[in-house]
Amino acid sequence: MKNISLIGAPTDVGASVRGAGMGPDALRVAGLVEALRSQKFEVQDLGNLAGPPNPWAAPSGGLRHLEEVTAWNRAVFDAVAAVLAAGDFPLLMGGDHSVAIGSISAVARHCRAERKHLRVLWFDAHTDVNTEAISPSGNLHGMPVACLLGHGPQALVGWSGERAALRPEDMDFIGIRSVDADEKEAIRLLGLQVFDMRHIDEHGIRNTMTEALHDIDEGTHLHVSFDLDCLDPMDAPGVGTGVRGGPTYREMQLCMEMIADTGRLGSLDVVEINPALDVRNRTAELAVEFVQSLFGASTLAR
Ligand code: 5AB
Ligand code: MN
Ligand code: MN
Ligand code: MN
Repeated sequence: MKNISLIGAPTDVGASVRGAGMGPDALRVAGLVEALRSQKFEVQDLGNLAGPPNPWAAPSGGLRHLEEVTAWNRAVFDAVAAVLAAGDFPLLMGGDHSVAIGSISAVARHCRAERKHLRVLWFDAHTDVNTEAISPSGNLHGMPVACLLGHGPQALVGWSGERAALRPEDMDFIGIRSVDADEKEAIRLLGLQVFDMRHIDEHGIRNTMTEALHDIDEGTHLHVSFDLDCLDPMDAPGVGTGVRGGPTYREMQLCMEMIADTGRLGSLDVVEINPALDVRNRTAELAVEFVQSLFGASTLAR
């Protein structure tokens, strides 16, 4: 059983709603470390990374805070790479979702060296595949997928050692229900596999996850990037860009349990928790429950 290393990336420079920078502490207060220890994992909390403050500036050239997002991601990349090099499991606590650029780039580089097949499951209400040319907001938390596929701003592309950290066929999106007009075209051109809410409504969460997990084998490193706004905002109010009509608590639990059953989870991002908008830390507490399920907790398992 691998040791789990928690890395905090307390920043909201990739968003235009403030507050996601408090996410790591909200997860700590919700008992993330103790919860994983109760499942008999060795857990070390590496504390919070350092990075620039939020300048609260307007976008320039279609991008808000590119320099700051780059600096935070440098720190994330190095921290995740170090945990992987030590043979441990990196659990990145965001922060806004732009931090997945550094996290997944480090994971992709590691997988190439280890000859593992990287598969990414992106749990989100949004597809985050905007670029500076098409983003309606300029917010970089709406662009990590594009960057990882080799299409973002130069400064954030190519960190894994290849222009694209991922190929479109290496990732699946779950829970999607908000895609910007030009993002739809990008999804089509890239050939991305998007299990949107309509797909879940029609096929059920079990069939959807079976499809998403169909090509996992012993050589797979599974990375989960979990944006808490994937959930219905009735359950998870503490997010900056909530969209109604998400998966239910039970549906999300089944997703996590089915991932745990593969035995191939290798790294995890938990992002976009915004304690300033939350109700009594409910969203962080929910996240802790889902992380426990991802690591194999289930109602009847001992
Ligand atoms: B999140 C929007 N598509 O690009 C944009 O929370 C929202 O990481 C992005 O999924 C939401 O600004 C980013 C309108
Ligand atoms: Mn996201
Ligand atoms: Mn989102
Ligand atoms: Mn697929």
